[in-house]
Amino acid sequence: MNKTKKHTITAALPYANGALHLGHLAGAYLPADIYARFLRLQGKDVIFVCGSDEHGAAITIRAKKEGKTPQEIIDKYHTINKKSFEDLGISFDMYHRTSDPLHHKTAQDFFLKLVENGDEFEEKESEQYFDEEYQQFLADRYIIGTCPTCGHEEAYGDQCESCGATLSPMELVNPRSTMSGKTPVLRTTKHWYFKLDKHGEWLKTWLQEGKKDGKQLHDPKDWKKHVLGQCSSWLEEGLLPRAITRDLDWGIKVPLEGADGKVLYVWFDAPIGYISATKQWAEDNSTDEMPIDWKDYWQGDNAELTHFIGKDNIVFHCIVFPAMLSAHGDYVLPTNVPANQFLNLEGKKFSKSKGWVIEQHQYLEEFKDFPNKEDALRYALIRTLPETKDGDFKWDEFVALHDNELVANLGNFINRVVSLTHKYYDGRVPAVVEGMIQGMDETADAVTVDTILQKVAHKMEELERYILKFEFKNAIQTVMDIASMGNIILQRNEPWKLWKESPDSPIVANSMYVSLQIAAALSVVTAPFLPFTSHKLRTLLSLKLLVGEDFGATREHLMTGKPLMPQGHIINEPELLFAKINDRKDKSRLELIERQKVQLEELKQQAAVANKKAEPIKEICTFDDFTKIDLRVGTIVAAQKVKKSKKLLQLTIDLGFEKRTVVSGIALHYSAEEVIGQQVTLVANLAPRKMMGIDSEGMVLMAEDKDGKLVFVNPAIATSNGITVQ
Ligand code: B3M
Ligand code: ZN
Repeated sequence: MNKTKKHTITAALPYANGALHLGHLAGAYLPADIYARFLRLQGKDVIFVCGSDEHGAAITIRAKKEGKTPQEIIDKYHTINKKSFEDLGISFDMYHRTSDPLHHKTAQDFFLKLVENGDEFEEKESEQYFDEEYQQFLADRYIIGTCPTCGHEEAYGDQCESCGATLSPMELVNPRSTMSGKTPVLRTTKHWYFKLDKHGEWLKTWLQEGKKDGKQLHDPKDWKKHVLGQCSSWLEEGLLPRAITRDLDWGIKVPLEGADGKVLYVWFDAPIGYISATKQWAEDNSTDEMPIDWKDYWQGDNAELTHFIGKDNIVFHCIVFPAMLSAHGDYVLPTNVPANQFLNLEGKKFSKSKGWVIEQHQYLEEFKDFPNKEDALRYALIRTLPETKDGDFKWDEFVALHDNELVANLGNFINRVVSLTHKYYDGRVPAVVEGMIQGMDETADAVTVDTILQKVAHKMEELERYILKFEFKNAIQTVMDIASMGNIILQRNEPWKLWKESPDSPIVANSMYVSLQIAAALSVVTAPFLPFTSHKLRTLLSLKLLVGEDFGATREHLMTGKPLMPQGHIINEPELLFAKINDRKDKSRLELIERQKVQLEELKQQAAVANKKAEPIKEICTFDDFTKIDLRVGTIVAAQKVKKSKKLLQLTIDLGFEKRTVVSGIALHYSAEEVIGQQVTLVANLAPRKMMGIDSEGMVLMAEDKDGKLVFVNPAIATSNGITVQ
């Protein structure tokens, strides 16, 4: 087995039943791409896999809706999604499909290995809904009915999309088949249940301490708190055996006798898709001289597995799939699962059915003439990544980030350096001459060229630290800090003033030399985030494009403050990296953005008209009444449903200086898992009271929106807890 470390990076396999939107991109694919690109730049051995999830009821339902076969549906959306990922520079080494025969075989073999290992499954008969007209057992998604929690009449058999409650089909009131529309009958059927419950103990130790079988596998401190919080909730509630087969004719056949008409449950086969994708990649890229063994990336001590996903997939990647991998016996467990929270669009959840969505391919089409549209989008998304709490994509912010940061900082700096180098030195990097220049610090003495290059080296170290901690928002800030350093150096030395009278002054040569080195550094540090810009910049500076092993020397130069371009190196003619949106001379880009905003505004108005009237405002509260209230900011660190209550959640809220138990009537609007990590405003001096036998020490402030949904009165203070709201 190959000894060098192998980095296996996966991004959730999207269902091929629809086009992906910006929420998906920011949730999993963009962070995964940054990480993969970064590790490749470091010369690491990386395989970055993804692909279409092409089984399950989501696909067959879509097919029915569009009057097509499931195969036609998956072909259509697989092609759309694969293409839009490529166009946005998401650099998968393999974008596979779970309908591929290689995957069917891999998943069946995996299942059979668990059967062979013994004691991982139990076969159980149970009663399930059956559509007599269609002569078919109904998957959970094929049954709709009234939600027992909120009364929504179109709840699915597995989940109510109105209140978010997790359901089983038996809980639905007035169940109906989505196939025939008729009331289904109960019939007995046999299924294979994966004994998840027997994996609970080791999963707990592994998640909480990073240890398995006495071996330290990872440090839980490196994992995101909201990920571990959600896992604890699941583990505390207790794990139950899970049915991993279904009565369906679309999917991977259960490879056992007596299992006719049964397929593997989509969530059993989908994560195995990461393994199949790796196999496919190894097969496609192996040569006689350089054979690739896919096992190096999944088995043995040298494989390091990282799953990038959105928070709705945490349980499958941190509990179910690890249990499957462990039950199989040959595989490593993930070293980290840096799941993201959700990205909203202009303050509201993305919703395809309501049209409240920007799809990846739609953006690419509408912005086809927008200069550097891929990185413009990547930048705006990276700056709002929902890393630890939900983020919000807003068009006004897109414009501000683009014009104030990409154009005014990065673009402007590069443009100045390149133009001035052509003007003063015919496009050649000047020699350093003896003498000091003004540094970044206004109050300090003049500094040497070396001192400034050392500062860039420090920034480079900072950047690497952030990326390895999956803090990509901080990391891109560091990239922009380096561009700001360049702008400050130029601004403080003003070579354009001196050049006229004394072109040989050390200030002109040295400030230009340093700026050119900073520009070269930027061509490297932008690569994981803004690959199109990095590429243009490398070309502009006539530097070799960055690929794998070339980077070793470049990184060493950067980290030790050595120059990246020697004296005399000739750069190319200036070319703009970005074009301002808010441009007085050319209004086309601003108009394009305005059109996006108008579309969303129209949708909002349509929804408002369809909505009922808001509740009347309550009677007056005097100022004195109000000032009695002591409001504190805290974070929900644990949550669980209050037994026998549909409305109540029991929350543990960390105020920074103490933890409080609070019972809150929000269970119809939020599940326990999704509130963990949520920042809240707490009425901290409310008299304690007992609710359902639990002492509640305070009240979480909520407000009702016009649709009657309770929303958190979010303090939006991203820093520390325990701050008094004034
Ligand atoms: N297709 C669910 C989703 O798209 C599912 C992920 C599979 S990852 C192995 O959110
Ligand atoms: Zn509901």
